[in-house]
This record gives sequence, structure tokens and C-alpha cells, in this order.
Amino acid sequence: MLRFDLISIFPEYLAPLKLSLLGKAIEKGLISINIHDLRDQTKDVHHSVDDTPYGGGAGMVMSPAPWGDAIDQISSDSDQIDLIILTPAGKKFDQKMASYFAHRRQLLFACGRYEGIDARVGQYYAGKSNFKVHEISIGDYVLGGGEVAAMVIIEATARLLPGVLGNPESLKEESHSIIGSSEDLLVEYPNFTKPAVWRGLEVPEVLLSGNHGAIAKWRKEQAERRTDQLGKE
Ligand code: JCE
Repeated sequence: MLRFDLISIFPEYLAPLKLSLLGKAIEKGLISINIHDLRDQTKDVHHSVDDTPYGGGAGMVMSPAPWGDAIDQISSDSDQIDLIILTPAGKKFDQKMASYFAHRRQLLFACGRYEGIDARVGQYYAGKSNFKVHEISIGDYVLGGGEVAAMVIIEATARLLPGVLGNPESLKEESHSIIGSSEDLLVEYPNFTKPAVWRGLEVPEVLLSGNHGAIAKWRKEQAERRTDQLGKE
């Protein structure tokens, strides 16, 4: 059982995590997803979670106190917890990281907003023996907050867990197509289903041949061609 916790000021934004593949995984008891409202930790009448940046500059920064209180509460009986802080300045998320997270016990996602979270939050938990802190980006672009990035990581991670995908063969096929472990470049051949002709476009004849050796060879060539194309773009 892999446990996911998320902290956000927009908990409703994370509702899709309970649908589809992940919803089924929750029902099967393979994962749990616990969504927490950061504002539940605020003590002032305005429920403030942000303040002006020291040193000046545009925008607001999220105050450390509500984050510390929320994280302490969620982790109070955890002996091994990975704290994932989403930030465009973090280490780039990839398939290898998804596989690492799939082997952990409890993943806690800090989904910030505004200009991000006071840097001392990560610093504080990095100094605690039961925490591993990861600052992660999902790509070189700036989102409005960490929620969508957390959902990307959770979807990529949960589908690697035994029993989450209906057909475990699909994972096996993927792992064959991971080239090297350093690049983690995924290549796939193009897929076709019925009908054999659609709007004048035909399915490649070899796929209708029933010749499994020829099909495997054709798919490998296609995957390699796609990999070469990626290098040129
Ligand atoms: C986030 C913001 C920094 C200005 C919390 C953006 C991750 N790959 C990623 N792209 N963007 C994010 C991300 C994650 C968390 C937060 N912002 C907005 N960040 C500078 C604005 C706030």
C-alpha cells in the first residue's frame, strides 16, 4: 500500500486524483490518496498563508508556519516519508524517478502557489532523519502552482504499482522499450486498431499478416525511426 498525501490551498483542484485508474486503485486498497487544506492550519481570522518577500520583489511567498504545522500533523506517526516540493527550479521528473517513488511507502506533496514556499520548509525537513526531501519540476515551463505537477507525478508513479493496471503486459512491453537506464527515453511503435481502412488510410499490411516475427521486426524499426526523429527536433 503506497500512501499519497497532498497539501494545497486548492484541495478541490486535486479531485480528479480520485477518478479513473487511481480511483480503482484506491478501491482495490493498492494506494490511498489524502488531500489536506493548508488553510486548516491557519490561526488568524483571514487564514493567511502568504507574505511579502524579504529582500523585496514582486509577488508573495508562502509562509513557513502553516506548512510546518500541516507536515508535522500528517507525518506524526510516519517512520519513512518522502517530502516532494514542487518547484520549477527542482530536479526534472522522469520515468526513473517515477519508478523510485513507486518503491517508497509515503509520498507527501507540498503544492505551493504564488511565488512558491519559504525555502526553510525544505531545509528543515531535510534535517530530519525520517524525511527525504525532493525538490522537483515536471518540465521547463512555469505553472501557476504545484497541484498539476503533483498529479502528473502521482499518475506516473501509481500506474507502476502491481495491480494498478488491468493488464500487466502493457507495463512489461514498456519496460522493454526503455532504452538504457541513463537516458530513460521511451520509444514506442505506432498503434492501429479496426477498421483496416479509415478515411482512405490503410493499416500497414505487415500488421494484418499474422507473421509475428515480421511484425516484431517492423515495430522495432518504427520505434528506432521515432527515436532518431526525436534527436533531430
Ligand atoms: C509554482 C511560480 C516560481 C513564479 C508554486 C510552479 C513546476 N515544472 C513546474 N513548473 N512550475 C512549477 C511550479 C510548482 C510549484 C509552484 N508556482 C508558481 N513559481 C516562480 C511562479 C508556485
